[in-house]
Amino acid sequence: MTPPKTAAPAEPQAVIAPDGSVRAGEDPGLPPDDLKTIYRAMVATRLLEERGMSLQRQGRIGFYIGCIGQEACGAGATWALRPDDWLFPSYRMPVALLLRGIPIRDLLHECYGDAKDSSKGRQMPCHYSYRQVQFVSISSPIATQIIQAVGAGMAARIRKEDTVVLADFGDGGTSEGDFHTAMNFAGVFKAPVVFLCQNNQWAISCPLPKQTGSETIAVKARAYGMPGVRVDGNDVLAVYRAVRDAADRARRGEGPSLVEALTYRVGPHSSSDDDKRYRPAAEVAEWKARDPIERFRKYLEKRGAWTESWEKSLRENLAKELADGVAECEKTPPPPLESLVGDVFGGLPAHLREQLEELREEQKEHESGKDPTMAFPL
Ligand SMILES: Cc1ncc(C[n+]2csc(CCOP(=O)(O)OP(=O)(O)O)c2C)c(N)n1
Ligand SMILES: [Mg+2]
Repeated sequence: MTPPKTAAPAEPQAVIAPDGSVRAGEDPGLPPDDLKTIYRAMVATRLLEERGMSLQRQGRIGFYIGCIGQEACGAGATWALRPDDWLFPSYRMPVALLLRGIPIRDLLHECYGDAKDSSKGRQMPCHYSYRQVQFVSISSPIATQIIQAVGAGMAARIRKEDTVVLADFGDGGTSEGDFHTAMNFAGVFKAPVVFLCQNNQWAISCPLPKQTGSETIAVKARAYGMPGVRVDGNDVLAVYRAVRDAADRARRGEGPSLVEALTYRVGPHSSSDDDKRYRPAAEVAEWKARDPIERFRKYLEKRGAWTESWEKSLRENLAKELADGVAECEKTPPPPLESLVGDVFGGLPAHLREQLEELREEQKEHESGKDPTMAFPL
């Protein structure tokens, strides 16, 4: 039997053309100051990602996972939400934190896992968590955050709050049972959730056609009773517009939506990956040429919101911020030993107190140089 013919996948919706122009009536009309704030965060993210990977290669941090090529997805989505809306992110949206005012320095402290890390050195590098900006801790197991986001959305409804929740995940995440559970529940109970799939077409070495037989990710929405839209994920205004519309809908009590942002991870999956082993260089080069930052820059220029001298000083300031941040991290000690046993029990149980004492003794021994072969912590 010959398989039924399927239509070509829907062209992703775009706002900004490759030359930076916008079709009449398509521009969401963000004011120049907003545009510049978004652009700055995207450039900051790019520079952070480049520095993060080199810090890992130099052995100064243990791990790095970057989002080069995907900066428009996180930036457009975050700007489309209210500051009090919740983010349940995957690891490819540090730009959300920069847009919500977390300094680059703080993200570096998290990567170093030092005494100024908001997670007290308990998380993997780049697995950020910032309660003060509604950014829920990134989980290593993929897709777990999708259900959590729906739970948070339902809680907001029950408490009669009008906050919206963004669940951000990758194309690989859609093959997890958690995706189905979350989408089904949200569709039935009209949870105020925006599902954002950053479809970068790879899940480490697994390409999209081996991930799903579905024509697009967006069409999956239909079976769950919610709208699904496919946008160009390298176009920050297209992502902004789609997430804004979905968030407005959720806030009006009309339920969830799925936004598929078609994009590409131009770097390796993480510092532990070598993508040259499983994908052709030509494919990567093709997507590098569709750089979301360059496209947005051209748009800004056409809107009269960009000059070469502004870009130069922006990059100089960011480079300084990064260099100062790294220098500060390298002067910051590791978190205190007490942090190993804190934040769990109201009063420290006897066995943990005992173990902490043992550790303190061991630390003293190493610091006294009795055994110079062993650095502490081990
Ligand atoms: C439940 C689970 N299975 C496998 C892994 C290993 N793993 C980490 S990231 C990843 C790929 C995820 O791909 P995708 O969802 O497309 O996100 P992307 O990394 O492309 O942004 C895998 C398989 C994991 N962390 N958790
Ligand atoms: Mg992926």
